[in-house]
Amino acid sequence: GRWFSNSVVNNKTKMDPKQAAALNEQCFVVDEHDKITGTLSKKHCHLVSPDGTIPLHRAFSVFLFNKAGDLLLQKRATEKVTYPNYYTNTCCSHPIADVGGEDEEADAIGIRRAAQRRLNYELGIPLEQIPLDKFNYITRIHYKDNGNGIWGEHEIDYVLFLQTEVTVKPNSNEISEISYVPRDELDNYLPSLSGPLTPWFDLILKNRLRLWWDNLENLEKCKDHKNILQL
Ligand code: DMA
Ligand code: MN
Repeated sequence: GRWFSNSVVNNKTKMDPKQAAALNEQCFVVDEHDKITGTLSKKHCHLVSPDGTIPLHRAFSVFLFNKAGDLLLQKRATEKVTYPNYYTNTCCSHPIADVGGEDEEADAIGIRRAAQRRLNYELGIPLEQIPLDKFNYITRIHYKDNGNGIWGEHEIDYVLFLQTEVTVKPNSNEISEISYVPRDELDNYLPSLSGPLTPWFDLILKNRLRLWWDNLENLEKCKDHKNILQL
């Protein structure tokens, strides 16, 4: 019979209803300077056009460390529309227009609100354990990845670090596995994983993660809120 890739099965016949509903969220479309130019559905922000373009939109990537300095990683659930079953950093998503205030730019407060909302939704972390003032906005990264050729990413990604003890109760529609990785085990741990790394996590890993992780106590000197790192 005819062979269908996983993505086509996900896209056309078997999309998870919760993930399908979330495709109606309104993301913020930005220019290359991260100036908001409008809103567009999560669906249309992630569909690769026939000419290979994807609308540039605003996103965030959280890296959460426990008191010992171990990084919380996740494996994306099979139900995810983009990059299912990929390993990645603690939590990623988008600020959305459906929720008030997530476009407020002073001190990246809108991004921090969105990050708090998604850490609660994806990982079940109680809101009081992740107050907005605990998030360290490091810098922004611009990257594009055409994914499986149907669903991809093209983002200005705000990198957020936070170090605190949390209780987690992963949402199985979002996450299939979690683990805390100590800094000195990273290089042995990553090759042992039973799946690929997301492109954004891989880019941050290859370019900046070790440096920033080694400076968990000195994050101020890692911050650059002016330039957007092109990866
Ligand atoms: C989107 O992450 C954000 C980045 C940085 C890739 P995601 O696909 O996990 O978003 P969501 O959880 O909202 O589906
Ligand atoms: Mn995105």
